[in-house]
Amino acid sequence: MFEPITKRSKMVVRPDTIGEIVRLAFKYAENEKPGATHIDLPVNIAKMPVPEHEKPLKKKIAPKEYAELDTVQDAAGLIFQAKNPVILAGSGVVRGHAAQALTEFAMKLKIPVINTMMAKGVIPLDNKYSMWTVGIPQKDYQNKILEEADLVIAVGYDIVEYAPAKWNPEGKVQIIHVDMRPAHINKLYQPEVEVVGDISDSLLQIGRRTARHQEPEKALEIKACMVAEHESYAGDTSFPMKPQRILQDVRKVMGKDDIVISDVGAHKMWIARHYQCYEPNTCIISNGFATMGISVPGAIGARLVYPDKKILAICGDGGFMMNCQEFETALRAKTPFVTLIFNDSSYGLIKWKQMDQYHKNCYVDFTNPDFVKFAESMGAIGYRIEKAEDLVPTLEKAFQQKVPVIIDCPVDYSENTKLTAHLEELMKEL
Ligand SMILES: Cc1ncc(C[n+]2csc(CCOP(=O)(O)OP(=O)(O)O)c2C)c(N)n1
Repeated sequence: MFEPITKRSKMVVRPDTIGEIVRLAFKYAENEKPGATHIDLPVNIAKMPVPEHEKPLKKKIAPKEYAELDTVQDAAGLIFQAKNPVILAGSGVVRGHAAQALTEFAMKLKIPVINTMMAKGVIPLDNKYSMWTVGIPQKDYQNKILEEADLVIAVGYDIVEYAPAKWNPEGKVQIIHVDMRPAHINKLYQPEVEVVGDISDSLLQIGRRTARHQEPEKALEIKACMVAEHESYAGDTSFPMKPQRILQDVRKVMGKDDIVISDVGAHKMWIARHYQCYEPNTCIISNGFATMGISVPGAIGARLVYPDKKILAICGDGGFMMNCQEFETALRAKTPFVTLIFNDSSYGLIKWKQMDQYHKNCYVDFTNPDFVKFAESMGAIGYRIEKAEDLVPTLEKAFQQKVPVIIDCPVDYSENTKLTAHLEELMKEL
């Protein structure tokens, strides 16, 4: 049962094999691409003594592997010849600790960087070449930049993060794959060159062997429009609050290395679009399977690892209701963090999809409990936002509390379908 959903599944049938089974389970789990492994320990075996001389196997750090020189040279050549190269950075950059190398590479070669949702912060949001995040279902500014590209340098990118059909629909774009593992290819992802090895080293080596002096004018123009659009919401006082304004306010309160954990829903699409980061692992987004309910338990985990950082779970009311019982865990484990609920009494993302496709919606609305009273009943603190100006001071107050806090924030999701219409127009204009 566990084999198809784990990287390795083993049953312990003799007590003297436990050491190697456990070590191997961790080795498989931690190796690229990391994932769950499973050990089945039958009750009768668990009762048996492990022989005295059997000790746990030691963990050894795997040596770094470096890319072959000819692949580095081929990549350098393609970059030299390209007119409009674009970097598409995925979560391998985060896992491979290659954010700094990526930023230096982009700056040296003047290549714009688009990151996936799971690679937020691999280039600081205020870096000139950072083109922010791709991944919402609609075509956005980033897709326009990718459409202009004649070469995509996919760094730490995995096709499950953002399907190649979305950025290379005709399979015409040249691709360089830079990662710790060979590419998982498909019809639309067949790299010209695969530079496989330590990502930071690969980027350094490629960067040394090529040069570019041309600024990516078109991408920078598109970025200026994008920044202007984002900034136009800063002073929006409408209520219920627009998602764009909520996330601007969140960015103001969160420090550069504080952590946002996103749940799954329309709010995640807005976070992808409107909350950019300075550092990797400062905005955790559950993508791929995209499981609702991750944000509250995720925030407990983040808080346990980083007791001194501000930890903010952002979720929809639907996702919150799926795992809100974990507030008991949070209180018991003494993990204060803040949960910001985008309250629309609906499965907002599903409503958005229904509206885009059928122009009507059904079976997505529901009634919420009083989230402030819910918080209080659990021994936590609850605040309700009643006007847009209240959000920043409420967040600041919430982060000073010694127990978990829930902020109930009514959101104006009429912005969802407006965004669809706006992006359709924008794609014609740009
Ligand atoms: C566990 C789980 N169940 C169902 C889904 C499918 N799904 C994706 S988004 C969504 C609605 C999310 O609603 P809500 O949490 O209220 O957030 P909003 O979209 O309103 O921001 C659903 C049902 C999912 N991703 N994960």
